Parts: sequence; C-alpha cells; structure tokens
Amino acid sequence: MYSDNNKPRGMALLISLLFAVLLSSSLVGASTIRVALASAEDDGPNNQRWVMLWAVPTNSRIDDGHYQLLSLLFRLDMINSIDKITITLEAGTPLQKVLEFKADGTKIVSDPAFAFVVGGTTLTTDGDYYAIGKAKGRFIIAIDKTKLVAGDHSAIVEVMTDIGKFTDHAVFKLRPAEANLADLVAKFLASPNSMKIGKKHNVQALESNEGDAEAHQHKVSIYLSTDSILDNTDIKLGFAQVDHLKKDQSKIVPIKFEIPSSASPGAAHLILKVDSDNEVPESNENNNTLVKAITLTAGSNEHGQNEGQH
Ligand SMILES: [Ca+2]
Ligand SMILES: [Ca+2]
Repeated sequence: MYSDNNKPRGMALLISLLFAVLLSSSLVGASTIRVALASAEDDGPNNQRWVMLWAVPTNSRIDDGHYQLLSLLFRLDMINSIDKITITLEAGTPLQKVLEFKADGTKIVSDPAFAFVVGGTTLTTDGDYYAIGKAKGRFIIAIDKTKLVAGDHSAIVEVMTDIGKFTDHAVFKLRPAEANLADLVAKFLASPNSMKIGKKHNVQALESNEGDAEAHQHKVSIYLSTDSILDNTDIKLGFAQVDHLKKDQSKIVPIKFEIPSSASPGAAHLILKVDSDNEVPESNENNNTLVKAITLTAGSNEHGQNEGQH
C-alpha cells in the first residue's frame, strides 16, 4: 500500500487535528472544545486521537478497470461512541457524493459511486461508570471510478463521535480514458545486401500505420549495429522526417546515409526504427524496429574517402 509522505505525524498531526476540531462548525458546544483542549494537554502515550485518510493510488486512469481505494485508519482514545463515519467527495460542489457508514462498516447512506466498505472498529471500555473507550478503526473504501469524472478529486472523512468529529482528507487524480492511438509499424527495408564502407547508400523503408488514429510528425531512422539488438552503442546512419501518416496507410521513406569509414568489414546489421525519437504515442511501441543482416565490404581506400566527402 502507498502512504502519503506529506501526512503530518505524531504531535504535528494531533495539533492539526485539534485545529480541525476547533475550526469545525458542527461542534455540539463550547464544552466539547474545552474537553478536546484538555485532553490534548494531558495526552500521553495511551491517549491519542488521530484520523488518517489515504487515496490508493493517487493517480490512475479512469478506465483502467480498478477501483479507487481510500484507506482510513483512526485511533480515538477517550470517546464513548462513534455515531457514524462519513466520506464526502467533492464536498460543497454539484458533484458532491456522500457515503455514511457505521463503526462496523455497515452502510447507512451511499452514493452509487461507493462500491463497498470493508473493515471495522474496536471500541473498548474499562467498565467504569465514566467509561472511556479506545477506538481503533481500519477501513478500505472502494470507489467505482467510472462514476466519477476525469480530473482532481478530494475526499473528506469525518468520524462523528460523542465528543465531536475528527476529520482528515485525501486527494487523488483520475486521468482521462486513453484516446485512440496510432500504431506505426516497421514493415520492410529495401537495401543492398552488401555495402561498401565509406560510401553513400540509398535505402527505402516501408512503414505503415496500423492503429486507430493519424500519426503526426515523426522520424524514421537507420542504425548500424554489430548485432540484431538496437542499443545506444549502435551508430545512427541517417534519418528522414515524415510529416504525417493516416491510419491504414503505408509510406515508402527514402533514407540516404554513408557507412562510416570506422566500420569493420564483415557481417553487420541495419536496424530500421520508425518514430525513432518517440514523438508519436502508439498503442504498440514494440513493433517499430526491423533488422536486416548485411555484409560490409572495404571500399578501395582512396576512392571511398573521396566519395564520402562529396
Ligand atoms: Ca508501433
Ligand atoms: Ca512511439
């Protein structure tokens, strides 16, 4: 599970909670505030009050098929009862959605966006007439993301107790559903099987767009590799710029390059890569290369160097 590192901890959290309690508009009366302050001053290791709400994850795609989860943990010493727990999304806006549940996780009121609640609370008393409970709660709240809109969301939890309410909040972001994407594919590379070192050559690459959207401007590049895997030790021989390629269309792309005089004669590989600078988001980025085995031959030295310079 994730945790939000920005959450205040320990005393800082307690103080922020106290402020939340003090600022809260729905406190039952001034006496409640005094109780909260007094208990804070008396706080020891066995007298703690905190409520924490996390969103898990904090950023996801709205249509990825998973629930948005909220993780709720609280410890509220010196209370007698929990009336209810509410989760409010987009509080105070037209998109507000509310979930109310009991301390045992039973739903009281639920917007359809809240799929389910799991968890519960342990509340113990010391048996005294002035019994003081130690309540520990742990819940997971699942939200159906498809019932929300893409964008930033806020969730507020309020744990309503006999001495007032305790709150925390969490935020999460839902990214829009993926639009249809292009899929550029390296289909064929027309080139001589044997190429002279130090000389210029022309090859023709064939790329197609097998995706569902037009591909905008991108580059088609040719690399020289000693093996059939494209990596950053390979030499980029040349490239061509393609303005656009509509879906279901193919294009022959001529590319000119020179085999560098530093290359060794013998077996080598030309590697064609379409969208070599990854300027086009694609539904499949793993079909963009094509490898062709070639043989490099030594050109006559003087002749080859002259040709390479003109
Ligand atoms: Ca592709
Ligand atoms: Ca790409």
